[in-house]
Amino acid sequence: MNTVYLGLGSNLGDRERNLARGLESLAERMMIKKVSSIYETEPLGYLDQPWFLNMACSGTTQLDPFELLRYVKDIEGQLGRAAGFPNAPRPIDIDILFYAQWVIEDQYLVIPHPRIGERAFVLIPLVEIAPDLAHPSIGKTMRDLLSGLTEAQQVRRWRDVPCIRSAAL
Ligand code: PH2
Ligand code: MG
Ligand code: MG
Repeated sequence: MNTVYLGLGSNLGDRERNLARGLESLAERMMIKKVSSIYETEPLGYLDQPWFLNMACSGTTQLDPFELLRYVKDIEGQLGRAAGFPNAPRPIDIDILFYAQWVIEDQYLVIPHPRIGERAFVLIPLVEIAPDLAHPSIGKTMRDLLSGLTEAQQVRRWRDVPCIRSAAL
């Protein structure tokens, strides 16, 4: 069993429902351990799109990293995500942020996720569930990465969703 951290985001359709359904599907192949609050976040990268809801979760799984990637892509497809341009709006995006303390640099899968250190919408939920988690190659904790963020990004707490918590735990 390995501990993994995932980031979820949605900016199309019923965003909260999409996150809940993503988490429910993940729970079929992962033992969900921690779920952050949901945050409403301004888009980064491609700016002309709706604001996102973002959250993070942790869990344990027997899937290897590539099986987990296949599984999250299947969930994204089931929830209506179509192939589009990079950073395009989407009903659901599920990113593998960390897989234990593994470092993988493959054509199809890079772990840890390469842009964690630049993204408040990832780091704020991660700090909520794992402030002392160390980044395996940078060596800094999530708390330290967040305090080193320079670029301003709007991230506001949306709410806790008790039904997600009880469904997943
Ligand atoms: N995801 C992206 C690009 N930009 N911005 C926010 N606020 N939230 C996201 O989840 C997000 C983004 C690419 O996956
Ligand atoms: Mg992403
Ligand atoms: Mg993704």
